[in-house]
Amino acid sequence: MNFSKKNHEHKNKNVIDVSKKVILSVAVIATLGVTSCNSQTKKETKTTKTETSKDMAMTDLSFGVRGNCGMCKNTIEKAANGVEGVASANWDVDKKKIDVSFDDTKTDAMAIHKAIAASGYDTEKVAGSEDAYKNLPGCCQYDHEMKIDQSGKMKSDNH
Ligand SMILES: [Cu+2]
Repeated sequence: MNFSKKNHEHKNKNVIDVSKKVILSVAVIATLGVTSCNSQTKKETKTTKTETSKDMAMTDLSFGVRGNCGMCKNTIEKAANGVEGVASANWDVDKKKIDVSFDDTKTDAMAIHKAIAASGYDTEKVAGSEDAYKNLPGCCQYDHEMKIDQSGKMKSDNH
């Protein structure tokens, strides 16, 4: 009697240990997944470059760029900022639109469109590189049919 009861308890304890481990690893995986997709959404680094370059003639430009999230924002802005002469770039995740400020003696609008497209994102004028798109994180693989530049002026297209 006693013996079999003890055995039973022991078995139960094992089951609990295993399920604890399962719950723990599921929790860890879930946490990792969430951080990799969302951690960069909160990082809104403000560019202050424009203030230091008041002497230069800066051209301001806005155009539509497709994308999903904060990680897209980082990639798009990094691509735009990588173009020589670009002073600031700010992509709006809701409007699917980027505001760029650049020195037009060093670069032009098309070079910025192309740089963003090379990083995998569609702009109004240039389709995003398919290879770069395939290498984007799953949450960043935006819909190519997504309405571009949702700042309001294209609403009439629905009629
Ligand atoms: Cu994204």
